[in-house]
Amino acid sequence: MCTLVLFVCALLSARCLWATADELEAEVKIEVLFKPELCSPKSKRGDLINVHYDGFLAKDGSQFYCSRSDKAGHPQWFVVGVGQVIKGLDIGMMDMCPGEKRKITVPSSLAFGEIGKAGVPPNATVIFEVELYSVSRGPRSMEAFTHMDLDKDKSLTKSEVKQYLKLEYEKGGKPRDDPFYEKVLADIFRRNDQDSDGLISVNEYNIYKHDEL
Ligand SMILES: *[C@@H]1O[C@H](CO)[C@@H](O)[C@H](O)[C@H]1NC(C)=O
Ligand SMILES: [Ca+2]
Ligand SMILES: [Ca+2]
Repeated sequence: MCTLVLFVCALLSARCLWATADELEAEVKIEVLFKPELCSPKSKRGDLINVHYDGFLAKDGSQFYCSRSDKAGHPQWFVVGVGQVIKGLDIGMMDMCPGEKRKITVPSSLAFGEIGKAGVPPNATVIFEVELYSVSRGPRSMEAFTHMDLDKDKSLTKSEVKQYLKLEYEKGGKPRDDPFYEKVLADIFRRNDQDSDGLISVNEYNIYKHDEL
C-alpha cells in the first residue's frame, strides 16, 4: 500500500520536468538531520540513488508514505533530478551523501499540487524524512550504459541490470535476496522500457536528455 506512490511523476513526466511559474516561486526547505564526517560522493542530477523515506502532512504530522516503517517497504531506487519523483524531492536530495539524513519540506506546487492523492489533500505542504543509502555516479551517462551492457549489443536485459544492482548493493555492504532484486527490476523496467519488449534500449535509457550527452 505504501510502495511506489511517488512514482506518479513518472507517468506525468512532462508536467514534472517543466517548472510552471507557480513552482518557480515555491521553495523547498532542507534541514540536515545527520551528516557523516566523510560526506562523499554527493548526489547530482542524473545519479542513481537508493533512499528510504517517510512522508508526512505538514499540517498535522499524519503519515501518508512509509518506506522506512512499513515492513514491506524497501529503499527506493531512482534517478535523481530528472522527474522520476516529485519535484520537491528532486530538488531536496541534491548534494546529499550516503548516510546523510534530511528533513525536506515541500510546498504543494512541488509535491502533489491542487489535486493531491490518496492520503494527501489538495494544496498540502508535505514533509519527507529521507535517508540516503547509496549514490551511483551518472547511471544515465553512456559510459554507465556501456558498463552495464555486458554483451555490448546496445540494449540492457533484466539480467544485465540485475548484475549491476547486485554489485551496487554489495559495494554498499547490504546484499539482498533474489525476490528483492526482482521487485526493483520490475520497477525499473516498468518505468524505462517504453515499448515493453523486455529490453532497455539506448533511446529508452536516454529518455531524459542529460547534461553530459
Ligand atoms: C488549491 O489552490 C488553488 C490555487 O490557489 C485554488 O484555486 C483551489 O481552490 C485550492 N483548492 C482547495 C481544495 O483548497
Ligand atoms: Ca546487452
Ligand atoms: Ca524496450
